[in-house]
Amino acid sequence: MTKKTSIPEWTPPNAGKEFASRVVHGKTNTEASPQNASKPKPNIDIEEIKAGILAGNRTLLSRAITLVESNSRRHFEDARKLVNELLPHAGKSLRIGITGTPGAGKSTFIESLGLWLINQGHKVAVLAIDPSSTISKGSILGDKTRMEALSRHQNSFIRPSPSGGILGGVARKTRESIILCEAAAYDIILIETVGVGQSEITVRSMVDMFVLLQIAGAGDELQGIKKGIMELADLILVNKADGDNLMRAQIAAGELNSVLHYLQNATEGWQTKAQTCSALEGTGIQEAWDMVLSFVDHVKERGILTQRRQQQGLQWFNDMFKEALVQHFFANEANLTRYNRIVNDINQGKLSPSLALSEILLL
Ligand SMILES: Nc1nc2c(ncn2[C@@H]2O[C@H](COP(=O)(O)OP(=O)(O)OP(=O)(O)O)[C@@H](O)[C@H]2O)c(=O)[nH]1
Ligand SMILES: [Mg+2]
Repeated sequence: MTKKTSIPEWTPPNAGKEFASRVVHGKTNTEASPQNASKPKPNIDIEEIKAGILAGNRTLLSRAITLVESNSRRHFEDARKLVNELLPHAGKSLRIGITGTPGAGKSTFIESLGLWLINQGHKVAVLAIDPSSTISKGSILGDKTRMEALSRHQNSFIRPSPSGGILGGVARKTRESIILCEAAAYDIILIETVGVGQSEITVRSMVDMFVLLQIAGAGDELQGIKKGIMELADLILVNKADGDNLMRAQIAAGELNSVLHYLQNATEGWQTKAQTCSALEGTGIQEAWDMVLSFVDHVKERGILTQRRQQQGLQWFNDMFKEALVQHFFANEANLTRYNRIVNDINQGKLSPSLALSEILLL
């Protein structure tokens, strides 16, 4: 692609820069004027964003999440301040994590449930944690199209997974995004995570309830047990219970229920159950929600919800604390050099890992 010259063709020969222009599509001339372009970006107005979020402005909510997701150091302080100021307005939603193997129908289910909840008068925010999204951008694109009807609704807010960075970083951003959505009066927060490895445990640590979506006949009915995912779930939904698959889904749900009795409960005193649904046809959605409400009653009455949120708050702090310590350590050039030398010594068998620890911490 050739770079376009900024001097128009009709410029008289030997003319200077006085005829130069910047062409920016979709912008007016004043916005695109060189004077404006050279100005530094205005500082982020935290007060304006805060007021906008509290008024339920989705554009400003979106901008705030972008700020929280930014990996740039100079945004950290602003993001921290904003989240802190909005914290007293947060915490009033129900936070639900939804997991399941790729293609189980999580996004379709969220769309179906989300629209149903909006019809009941709720405001629904959907966030995603997808550790694989940095490798394949597929899920993000897919989610956008699959939740089309929900995303068009004014009482919904959908945010795909923050891309880039390690899962720990993504988790911090999602926790902060939850706070922002709650401050904007979203009373149901649905967090989709793809069923691979560590991400379920991470999502479990930031939600009130955890739902596992499964499908029958894919040979993965009981795979969850192996991976320990079933023991994290408060509700299991066998999705795609429609057409030829209806019977198989019902049988799978029955089998799961008999197995669940032998597993440890994810939530104290709550027997996790399996039931069927069809996200595509919208069947079993109300029944799934009834189960969510019974769960909420259970955890509220016994003080489990308060306790869980306190523990999660502490874990959030501890995660950030560890992250900050490591960052602080490596921000110092001498520490980085010492670390590299010690790693090298360990590799060459000159230093044992435990001795290395004393050395790196200068004990
Ligand atoms: N028959 C049937 N198909 C469904 C149902 N729910 C989802 N699907 C289909 O299953 C496919 C995957 O659905 P998604 O909702 O994208 O699944 P997902 O779990 O979000 O997938 P990833 O985000 O890629 O992990 C799509 O083609 C859906 O149309 C259902 O209840 N019945
Ligand atoms: Mg999806």
